[in-house]
Amino acid sequence: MSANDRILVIGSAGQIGTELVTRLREIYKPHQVIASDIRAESTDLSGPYEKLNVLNATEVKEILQKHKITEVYLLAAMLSATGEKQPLAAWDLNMNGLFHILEAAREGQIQKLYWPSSIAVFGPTTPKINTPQLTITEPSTVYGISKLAGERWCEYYFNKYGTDVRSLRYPGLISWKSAPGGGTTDYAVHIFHEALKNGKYTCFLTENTRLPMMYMPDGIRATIDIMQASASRLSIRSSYNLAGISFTPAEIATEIKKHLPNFEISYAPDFRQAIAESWPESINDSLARNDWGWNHEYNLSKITTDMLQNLRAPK
Ligand code: AKB
Repeated sequence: MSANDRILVIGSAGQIGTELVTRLREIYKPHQVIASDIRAESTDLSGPYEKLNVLNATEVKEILQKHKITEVYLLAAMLSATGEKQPLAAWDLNMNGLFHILEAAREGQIQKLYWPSSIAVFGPTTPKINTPQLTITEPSTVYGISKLAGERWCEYYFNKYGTDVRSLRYPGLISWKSAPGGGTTDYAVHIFHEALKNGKYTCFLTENTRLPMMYMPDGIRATIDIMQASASRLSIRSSYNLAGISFTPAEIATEIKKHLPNFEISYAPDFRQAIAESWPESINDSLARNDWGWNHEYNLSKITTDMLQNLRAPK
């Protein structure tokens, strides 16, 4: 990135956006990174902020022009659990938000775009263990359908118009700085808050539901690494499989008990169980590792120690 380049993060108040903005402002200059979200004001005062509704194409264009934006990270989305409650709104946000930015790229307003996909592109017919990059993708959630369609559109814009779009299929992301909203993997964050606050947690998934997960510092590093990678190293322009670790609710509870011996977990599975069961247990991300050098750092024990330490620390 040159001194004249400007980044716009759309959805900056969300679980990923909060940490991504901070990290981008550390790497580049704070004024080069414009945070934006649907909320009127930002709590993060470390750089410029714009209120932006990504569904308003005119507003999007105005902000891109105003700041002479060269790169966009489009994080505004409705996740799997909320998406099942508002299917058409989820489709609208997840697809039309993407189209507004893809079109801005096609028209030459921006040079590069990051758009997150998810393990939700996989479905009940996908091989569950060590799921390959190219495999059956028949998602059964609206979120998954929108992410799969988005991947196809990203690859289409790359092939047809040369749009420099980059994407990762995130597993469940675990973080302490900000909360996730409306996902199926959110239990792996809630459990830490409840363990510290109440000493117990009722999980909305069954004890042996194994899902792919990742600690946020790994997720942020992967996101910035793929954006900084030389285009010639990228063989995938739909979205890369990305993996950290996999665990079950029972396994994370056992790990928490090593720090909080009296912690108790119980199980009351709800509609999110069916979503979780439709997703893979583990992901083969060898293409990301070979193409641009991806490597995760955090295992379950390291995540647990770090989460508890940070959530306990006085704010
Ligand atoms: C969700 O649970 O919906 C998300 C995801 C796996 O994309 N965290």
